[in-house]
Amino acid sequence: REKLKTGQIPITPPPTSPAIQHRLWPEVDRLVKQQVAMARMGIGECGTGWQLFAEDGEMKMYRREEEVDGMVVDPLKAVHVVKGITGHEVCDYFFNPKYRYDWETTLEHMTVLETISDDTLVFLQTHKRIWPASQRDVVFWSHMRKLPNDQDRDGPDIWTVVNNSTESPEHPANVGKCVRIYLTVCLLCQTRVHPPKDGAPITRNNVSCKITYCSVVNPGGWAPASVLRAVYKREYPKFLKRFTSYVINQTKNKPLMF
Ligand code: 6CM
Repeated sequence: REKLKTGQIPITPPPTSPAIQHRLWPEVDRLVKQQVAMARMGIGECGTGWQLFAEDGEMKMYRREEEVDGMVVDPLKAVHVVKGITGHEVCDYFFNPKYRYDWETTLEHMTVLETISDDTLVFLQTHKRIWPASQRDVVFWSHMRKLPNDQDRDGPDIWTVVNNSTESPEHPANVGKCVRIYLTVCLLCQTRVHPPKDGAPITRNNVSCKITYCSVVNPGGWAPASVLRAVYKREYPKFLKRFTSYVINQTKNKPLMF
């Protein structure tokens, strides 16, 4: 087991996870630890220059303007608190390919290129073209993980999904009509339980989920900065609101999944 300092969350998966045999595993494990540590930081703790660009009820979205070789790669950090759903449910709907067309409005086509294990998949996705830029595609691994809640040992586990670009020799970048984008995304979900005072059983009315969503997308090729920033400003709030409403709708008549 890894050595922990006080207050640190253990994030080493069980040694029996079949994914640890895979060539991508060292990268998956390293990125998940790094992304979770960054997602757990408050906006004040992760450097300067963060601007609040969208707010709606409990949802707050921040971005930091950054460019690499003239291309916009603005990091985004969003926090939201949603009633009636758990972190495990939110991560399951985000990770599981069978739900993706239901909530991902920018998606044109999705293929699972490789199933590394139940919790680790490699995806190829094409996204809808946004005028005047070329259409984009992306190849990324996606990993879902349960993190023990060491700050409240009796509380529900914390769940995360990390997506990170990778290469696929069968699907090389920039050979067809699509420009390859490169992304790192982390969804971190913490369930809060507000137990009924009369000791009644916990229902959906007694839970809420604190969601942190962080992303960095490199558009991979020419895209006008002003259009790209306008697209992000419109699409990210739309995504988080639509996705969380979808999870609420899908789970409302199902038993809670912690
Ligand atoms: O994280 C999100 N979705 C995941 C599952 O699909 C995954 C994939 C993200 C791909 C995001 C691509 C957005 C489209 C970017 C277009 C860029 C270039 C266009 C040029 C315009 C001038 O992580 C939710 C992603 C929500 C995105 C709004």
